[in-house]
Amino acid sequence: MGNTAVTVIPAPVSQVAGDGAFDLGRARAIAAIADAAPVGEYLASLLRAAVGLHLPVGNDGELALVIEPGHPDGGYDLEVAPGGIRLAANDAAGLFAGAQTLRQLLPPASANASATSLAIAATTISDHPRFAYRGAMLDVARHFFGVEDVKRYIDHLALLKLNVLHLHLTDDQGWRLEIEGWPRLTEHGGSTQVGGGGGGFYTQDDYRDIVAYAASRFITIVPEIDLPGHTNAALSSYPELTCDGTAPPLYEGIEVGFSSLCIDNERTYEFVADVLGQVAALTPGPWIHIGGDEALSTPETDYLRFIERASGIAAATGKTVIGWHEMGRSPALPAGTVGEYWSFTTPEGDAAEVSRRFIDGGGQLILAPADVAYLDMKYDESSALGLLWAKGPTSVQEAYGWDPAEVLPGVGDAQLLGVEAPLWTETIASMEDLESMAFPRIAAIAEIAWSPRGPRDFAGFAPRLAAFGAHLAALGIPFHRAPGVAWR
Ligand code: TNX
Repeated sequence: MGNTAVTVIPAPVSQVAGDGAFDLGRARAIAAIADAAPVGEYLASLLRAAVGLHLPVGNDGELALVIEPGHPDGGYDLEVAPGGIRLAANDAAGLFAGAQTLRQLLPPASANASATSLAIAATTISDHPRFAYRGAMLDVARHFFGVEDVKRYIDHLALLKLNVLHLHLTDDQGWRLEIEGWPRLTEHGGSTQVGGGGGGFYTQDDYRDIVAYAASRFITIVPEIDLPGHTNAALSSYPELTCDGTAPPLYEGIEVGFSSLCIDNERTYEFVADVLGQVAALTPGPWIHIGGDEALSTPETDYLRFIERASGIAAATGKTVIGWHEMGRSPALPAGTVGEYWSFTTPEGDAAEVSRRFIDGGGQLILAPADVAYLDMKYDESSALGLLWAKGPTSVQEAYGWDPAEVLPGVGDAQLLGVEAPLWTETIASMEDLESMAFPRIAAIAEIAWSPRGPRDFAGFAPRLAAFGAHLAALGIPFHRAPGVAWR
């Protein structure tokens, strides 16, 4: 970074400008064989949609995608020269990341742009990610987003080399995943959302479809079933999960912390085992998230007993357990449990202390500091959408101006699995709302998750963000035209 040749987001490890340009408009084919072929086909379909180029994928071509050893782990090497383009990586995931870089090197254009505008300036890029886990979270519980919306968001994440989508599938306002043997969870518990107007849910086939689509974009789905609080929709569906056997009404407000599973009821643990077992079986990725946040109406000793049992049940599915950092209060987490930190860049209360317990237990942390990484905070006081609780609004400059290794004392890159940008949806009801809250801040978080640690120079980021904005516009993605960036 600070390298004036750098033009893309997230900033590559190194990018050096060369002489001349390659005119993609004169390319006749993409060379991509064996495991590279699917990425070649993906790139071909993007080029068709973005610039109207029809390139066959085969053995030869001016645009070569090559899988071979010797490239940076998780990354790629990209060479654009007047005679052609060579993108090489150890595996298809690396090629896919390189293909995203290539997209941004192209002039933003629409399908009817003339082919003469397809010159790509010569450049040599060598690149690899800082963190293995580069996530976004989408809360589909407060407002439901259907399969097509989620796929669209997955495509947006791919553009920024994010590789995890954490789905917050259950909360007080809605239960969004079909669970066999518990039909009322979705029939009843899935029928509402914040503010009314109906909810929705994913059948198990819908969920499989999302998982498979994400995999085609080298994105892993992390399912979250939030326990033992944030469970009003489940309690309303199955009164046997409450302590007094009375079903609470469905809930369409935005308060938190009022619901809890009944901790001393064996039925609770049959429920947890059934749900987590099915969720794990549907999920090919290595992680299962069990929430554990804001259990404000679960007494502390109950909370600790519950977390011990529920995290054990989750670990028994064979997945690595993830929980929000409050779960670090439990002295009995399965070894290797991952904590997701959502306090501030200056930790408050016991957040730093309980977060460190995950590391002491052989796990790592995902950082999602609410004052910089929460995409549901207002941009400024005048934002129509969003919340303010995380130290007020979050500008793009604030979203960009922090480093994961500087949040928790004694927690550096080795202790960090990665970084995540959550999008809670209390105030976000449509895809347009979602996109304009996520963009452009999610680009800042993606750069923090991928690019090497270094001084974060907003003056260097802003021109790249302006260029990225032109790509977003060409893709039809609405975004917030934040001040301090010379948007085109
Ligand atoms: C806190 S952060 C929550 C969510 C809310 C969010 C709104 C966390 C683990 N829990 O329940 O939706 O604030 O910003």
